[in-house]
Amino acid sequence: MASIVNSKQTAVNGDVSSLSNPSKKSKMENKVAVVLGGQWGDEGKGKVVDLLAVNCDIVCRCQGGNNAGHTVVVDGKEFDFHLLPSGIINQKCISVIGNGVVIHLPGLFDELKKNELKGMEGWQDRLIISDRAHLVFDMHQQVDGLQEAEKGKNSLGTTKKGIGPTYSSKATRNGLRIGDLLGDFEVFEEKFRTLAANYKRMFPSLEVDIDAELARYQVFATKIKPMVRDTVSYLHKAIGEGKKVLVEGANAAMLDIDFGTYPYVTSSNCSIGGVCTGLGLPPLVIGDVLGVVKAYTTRVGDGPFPTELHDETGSLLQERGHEVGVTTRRVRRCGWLDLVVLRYTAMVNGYTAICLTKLDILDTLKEIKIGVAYKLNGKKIEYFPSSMSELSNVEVEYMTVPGWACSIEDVRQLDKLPQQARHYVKVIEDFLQVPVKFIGVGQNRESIINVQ
Ligand code: 2SA
Ligand code: GDP
Ligand code: MG
Repeated sequence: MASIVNSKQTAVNGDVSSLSNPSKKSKMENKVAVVLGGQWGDEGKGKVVDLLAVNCDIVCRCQGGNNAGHTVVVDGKEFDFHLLPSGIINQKCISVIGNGVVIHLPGLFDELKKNELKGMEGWQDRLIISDRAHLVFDMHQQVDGLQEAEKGKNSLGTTKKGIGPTYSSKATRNGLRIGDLLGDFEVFEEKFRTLAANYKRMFPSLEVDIDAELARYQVFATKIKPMVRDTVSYLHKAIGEGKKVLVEGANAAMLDIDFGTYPYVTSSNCSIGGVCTGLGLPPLVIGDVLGVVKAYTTRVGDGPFPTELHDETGSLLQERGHEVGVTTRRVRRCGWLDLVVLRYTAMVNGYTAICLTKLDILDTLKEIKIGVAYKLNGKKIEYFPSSMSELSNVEVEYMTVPGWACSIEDVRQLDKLPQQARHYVKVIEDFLQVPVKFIGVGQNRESIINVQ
């Protein structure tokens, strides 16, 4: 496993402390760096986190569950992470699953086993789980499917991983937490039976073998125990000692329950606020906020997508970008880069720098369009619509830029990129007024340009 974190993962290309936009640099000494998705997810956050983890001591997940699918490719070997932070393959890093994450324990143990078979060793000493994190049960997943089926043509296209129902249980205060599982099992049993009974009343077709589930969870309790602790005090102590902490956002700002395209969103705060609530960190401790942005746009699941392409360019992006869901294998919808979306998510998240991924996927295009404004009833709008009927009806104003029509896969320096590709990057920087710090040109860990 030592080869997974190898010499290719250099300190230079993974230097977290160099991400800052100098104008936003704060005076506080030890800051937490954050990686967030700037669009509708699958921007390549996993790859970026793996890259930055080389200079970190701790990598944390703060929200979401195993709906997420984060891919890391090392030496041609592909790892996909769902609940585990993508830093877990770095043997120097501690991985923290924070209180804001919802955990399906069978899924977590399957994920650990699958990655162990791929060569991940020693995770037992590197994984810490919050006692405050909520549990996703199989019944939550079943309910997710039943709710989607009930909605019929208005379904959201969830991953059916039980995310919505579990965050609902949390909000209605019927949820069970990791701490409950490790406490008095009779109390856990009583709460579990109440939750199951409530769900059975709401969904009579639900099948729950309560006794079998309880027996299974008794085994999970023993297995999980050594990894569980109060992650809030753990993180505060570590930060106080000068440890470098990196937070890996899951999903993305446009899927945020508050700021995303509601109701076509997930059920957590996938933007910057989720870092504070999902780990117990005060805003002042947050330093660099790296927005991960795909060079075009994709979306998996239902909901409005203003720059979506239903033509051969859309299919080309889908095929060249291998745009298939990591968790569900669903084909992702594809479209042009949408700077209106990015200006909005930059506002919410306060990116100090951007990592532009998958620029290589645009290699074959002669012309590229970029969405730069929305119009409604012929008039430009200055806000991002909260209403889905408005968002479905916006007319996108595009600027057209020349493509570079050659492979950039082997480029490792900004000045070696074709002029048209540099122009594309500059358009993004100028529009958002945020520097692009990294540019992804391929799937592998080393396929990245570190912009000096
Ligand atoms: P959910 O399951 O309740 O969170 O679904 C609600 C919406 O959130 C979307 N969602 C995602 N979008 C992009 N990527 C995600 N992870 C997987 C991946 C997705 C997959 O990495 O490819 O495999 O399909 C993810 N997770 C949730 C979801 O599509 C709904 O629109
Ligand atoms: P995440 O959910 O944001 O971590 O992203 P996913 O892993 O769901 O999807 C991103 C996909 O793009 C993965 O298959 C990555 O390996 C791949 N990827 C990431 N960056 C690049 C890049 O710069 N170029 C190419 N060609 N692929 C990339
Ligand atoms: Mg993904």
